[in-house]
Amino acid sequence: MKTISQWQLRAVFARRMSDMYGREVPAYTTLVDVSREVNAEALQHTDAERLGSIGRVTAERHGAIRVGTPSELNQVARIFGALGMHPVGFYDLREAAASAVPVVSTAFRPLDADELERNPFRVFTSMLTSADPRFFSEDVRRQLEIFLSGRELFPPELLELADRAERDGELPEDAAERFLRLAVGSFELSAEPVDRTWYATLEAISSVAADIGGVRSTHINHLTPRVLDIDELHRRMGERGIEMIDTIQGPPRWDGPDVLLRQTSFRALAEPRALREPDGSVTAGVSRVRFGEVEARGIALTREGRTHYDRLLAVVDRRLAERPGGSRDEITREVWEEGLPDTERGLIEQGLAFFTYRLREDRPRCGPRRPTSVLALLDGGWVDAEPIVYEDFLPRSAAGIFQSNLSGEGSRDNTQQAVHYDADWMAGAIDRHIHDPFALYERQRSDSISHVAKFLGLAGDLI
Ligand code: OOG
Ligand code: NI
Repeated sequence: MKTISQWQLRAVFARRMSDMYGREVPAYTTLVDVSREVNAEALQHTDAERLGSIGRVTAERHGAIRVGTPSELNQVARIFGALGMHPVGFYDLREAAASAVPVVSTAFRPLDADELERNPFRVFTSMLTSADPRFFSEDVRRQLEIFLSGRELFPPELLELADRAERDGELPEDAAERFLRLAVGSFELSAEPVDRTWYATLEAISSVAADIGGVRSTHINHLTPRVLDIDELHRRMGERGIEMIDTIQGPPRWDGPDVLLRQTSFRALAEPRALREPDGSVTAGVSRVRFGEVEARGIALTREGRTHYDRLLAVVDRRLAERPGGSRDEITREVWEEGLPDTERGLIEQGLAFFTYRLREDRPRCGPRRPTSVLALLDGGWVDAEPIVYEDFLPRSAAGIFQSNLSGEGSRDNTQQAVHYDADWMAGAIDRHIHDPFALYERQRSDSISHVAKFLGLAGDLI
C-alpha cells in the first residue's frame, strides 16, 4: 500500500486546516484571496522571491492554538511530531503583555531548510500558566485543575497514530487519512454548550484563560497566510470592508531590507455558541475569540541583530512618548533609517543578520590571493549571499495579537510572586528538546560557509 511521508501529512494537514477555518470564519477566506492577489502582483518585482519561492509562500500558513496543562501540551507535541514539526523557542507572554495573558508558548515547525521548502507550516502553541498566583487564586486554580484533568482534547486513537507516524516517518494511506481526519477534527470549534458561570469566572481573570480553560475542547484560534506586500494587503482589506487593526506590528515599511516579521490582524465576527445556564437549560450565545491575521516575513537576525532590533524599538517608544500624537509608522521608519544598514551587505558586515553563501558560477578562477573572510569573498565575486528567512515569532507582536483579542483587561495581582517557567521546564513537560532558533539559523549559515571553504580549499575558518 502507498505510504504518506511526514512532510506530505504536514502539507495536507495545513491545507485541510485552512479549508476548515475558511468554513468556520469566512473573513479568513477573504484574507487568503486578497493575499493571493497581492502576491501575484508582487511577483512583477524582480526580487519578489528573494525570501521564498512563490510556491512556498502561497501554501505558507501559521496557526495558533492554546492548551491548558503540561500533559495536553505533551500530546500536542506528539501530534506535531508526526508532521515533522518540532518545538522551537520559548515565549513568556505573561511579561510581554500589559493585560492579563497568562500563558507560556513555543512554536512547532519544521527545522531543516529542505523541509521548510516542502511545507513550512508552523503552529504557535500556548499553555495556560494556572500555577501563577498573580492570575489565579488557590481556589480558582484548584477548580481549573479539576476541570482540565477531566477533559480529553485528543482521542487516544489519534495519539497512537501520531506516535506511529513519528516513529516510522510515514503512515500507510488509510491510517494517514484517519490520522488527518481526527487531527483536523480536534481543532474545530466544538458545538458542545459552554458552562456560562464557569466561563464568566475565568473571563473576569483573563479572556485568554476563559478561551482555554472555560471549555471542554480546544480550537484553532487563527490561521495566518503570508503575503509579500503587507501594506498593500492592509489597504485592500479595508476596501473590502474588513476593518484591520490600524497598525502593522514589527518593523516599518522602508527602503532597506525587511527583517524578522511584520504582522497585522482583524477581529473575527462573533460566532454563535451554545451556553449552558446554571439551571441546566441551553441558550444561544455568541463568542468573539477568533480572528484573522496576516504576515510578511523578513531576514532572520543574529543575536546581536536581535538585541539591536529591541534597542531600536525602545527608541521608537521613547520618541513616541516625547511626541504625543506622532505617527508610530513615521517614527519607526525614521529610527530604522538612522539605526539599521539599508543594504543586505551592510547587515552582513555588521553581523546583524543570517545568510547562506553559495559559490558563484562566474567566480574568479585565478588572480590575486583568495580572500579569507566571507565579506571579501562576497565583494570579490566568489560567492552570493542568500538571506535566511525568519521562521519564528516575536513576543511583543504575539502579546499584541493576544491583546487585540481580549474583551477586557482582565485582572492580575502583582503583589504575588510569579511562578517561573522557562525552556528547560517546558522541555521536561513535553519530554523533548526545545530548539534554540538562533542555533538553527547559525547552523545553516556555518554549514554553507564550510562548504564554500572546502570547495575553495581555504584552510582554517572563514570569518
Ligand atoms: C497566539 C498569538 C501569537 C503570532 O502570530 O504572534 C501569534 C494566540 O493568540 O494564541 O499567533
Ligand atoms: Ni499568529
